[in-house]
Amino acid sequence: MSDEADLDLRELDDEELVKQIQDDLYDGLKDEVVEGVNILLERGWAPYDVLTKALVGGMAIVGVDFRDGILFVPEVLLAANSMKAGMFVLRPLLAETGAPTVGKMVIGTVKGDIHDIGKNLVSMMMEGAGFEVIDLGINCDVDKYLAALEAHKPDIFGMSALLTTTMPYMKVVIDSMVEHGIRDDYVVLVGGAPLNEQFATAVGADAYCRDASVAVDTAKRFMDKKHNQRQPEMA
Ligand code: B1M
Repeated sequence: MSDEADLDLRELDDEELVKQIQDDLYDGLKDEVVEGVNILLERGWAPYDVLTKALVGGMAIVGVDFRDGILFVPEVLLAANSMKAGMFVLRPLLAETGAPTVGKMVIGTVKGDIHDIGKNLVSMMMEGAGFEVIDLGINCDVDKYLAALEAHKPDIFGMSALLTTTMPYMKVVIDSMVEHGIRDDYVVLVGGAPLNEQFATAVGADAYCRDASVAVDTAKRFMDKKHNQRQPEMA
């Protein structure tokens, strides 16, 4: 039996608990992550702070050790599943803000890419801000995106990519929208760790979103612009 097995998370102060949740996420200990998340919520932490400080912070550490060859795919998968379990607890809390519906978004991770944690987080935050979100999941090809745009007619179209090898596919999708004459019908937002503003401009997107809260702010800004354009002109 390790000392960790006897650890009572409730005895830790907030700072120690956040650190412990990050360690548990790193070790893929799903139940412990969920317990830690619940304790922080019971202590009055805002769901957004639990998400960004404990879970996203923990995943950032995993990312560094994955890059450096200390962690491998199976371990990272366990960490990702623990992160998802924590997000599952937070999802309803982030989504139920009572905000009126302000717009509709279609979002998906591009073809060849199975990373979905960041996209899921963007979806959760957008729902929390009052957007109806249609999440197409991972590995989305042009046809899937275009069919969803046609079916749902969203205001905002979001694409996520986490790999340098998959991010160019965003241009394939946007070029296809241009060919079909529908590019200007949607606000196209792109995001994912390897992207930046220059890339977003180069592929023809409307904006690059560094993180989920930037995605929400950017989407709201575009919605405001759209509504202002609809106002009848004052004499
Ligand atoms: Co992968 N992986 N992975 N991986 N993985 C990265 C991305 C990598 C940077 C790790 C590294 O080397 N340091 C590296 C990419 C290197 C590169 O391309 N230059 C990498 C690699 C190489 C791979 C494989 C190729 C490994 C292999 O098989 N040898 C493989 C590829 C599989 C594939 O997709 N075809 C692979 C697999 C996996 C797992 C399956 C094990 C797992 C994914 C599980 C899952 O998602 N369900 C995984 C994970 C977890 C990671 C890291 C560690 C963490 C990603 C994550 O969830 N971050 C990642 C390292 C890293 O990013 N530092 C890594 C947390 C999340 C909250 O942040 O996703 O950035 P993020 O999302 C943010 C913003 O980017 C933004 O908002 C989000 C929230 O704030 N955002 C958007 C994201 N999408 C948006 C869309 C928007 C707006 C904002 O639309 C409007």
